Amino acid sequence: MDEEGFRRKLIDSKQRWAAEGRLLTGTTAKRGRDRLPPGQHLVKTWPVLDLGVQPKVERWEWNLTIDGLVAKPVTWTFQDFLAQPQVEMTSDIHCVTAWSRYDNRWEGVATRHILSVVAPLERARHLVCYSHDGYTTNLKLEDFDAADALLAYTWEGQPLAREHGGPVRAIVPKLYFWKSAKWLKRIQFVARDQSGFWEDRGYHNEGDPWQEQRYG
Ligand SMILES: Nc1nc2c(c(=O)[nH]1)N[C@H]1C(S)=C(S)[C@@H](COP(=O)(O)O)O[C@H]1N2
Ligand SMILES: [Mo]
Repeated sequence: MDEEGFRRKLIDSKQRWAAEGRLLTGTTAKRGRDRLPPGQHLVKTWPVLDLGVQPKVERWEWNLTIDGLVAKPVTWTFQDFLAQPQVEMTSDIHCVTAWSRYDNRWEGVATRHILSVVAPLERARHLVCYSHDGYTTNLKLEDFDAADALLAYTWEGQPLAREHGGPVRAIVPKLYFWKSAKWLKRIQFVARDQSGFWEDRGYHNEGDPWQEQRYG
């Protein structure tokens, strides 16, 4: 099968899952009490999920634009990114396809630092992440403004691998992993919500794993 055929098939099957409500258990768990959200199982490996295209972006050519409804838009090279205060965070991954992986150690820049640099305007309530493979995903500003969210460039002390979204990807641990954009290139702050790639294809707009917000 050619690349486009593969991509079509992959998107079709995930859209069908969303339409059928596949994997829904109809239960809810409580964040904080239950570490594993409902309907999830633990894995030790780290699966790769994307649209079948893994853009090759080197650190020297990578840059990140943060714009839209902000007082101080920026475009950072990788060097500029490294010049920001660095944090180390450990968090769990919960993918909507029902695997979870505990204790992933990331290094990068906290989203809260980013908010302090670009200073979103009062009207900014949402944002859209854009990636080099054409992927997009939307977040509420308050979900981006989480103490455990970051833009990561290492995993377990190693440069973030290309298949996992290197040089830099978003990590928003409290939401299903499709909300964590790989190969990040732009973050745009907006007043009104704009649904992203999977949100347009049957996934939930918010995606809280503990409320099992798989499909919307
Ligand atoms: N740019 C981009 N980001 C993406 C995706 C994608 O296809 N393109 N897939 C999402 C989905 S559905 C998941 S589950 C995770 C998978 O990340 P991983 O391959 O590192 O496990 O990335 C998310 N971010
Ligand atoms: Mo996913």
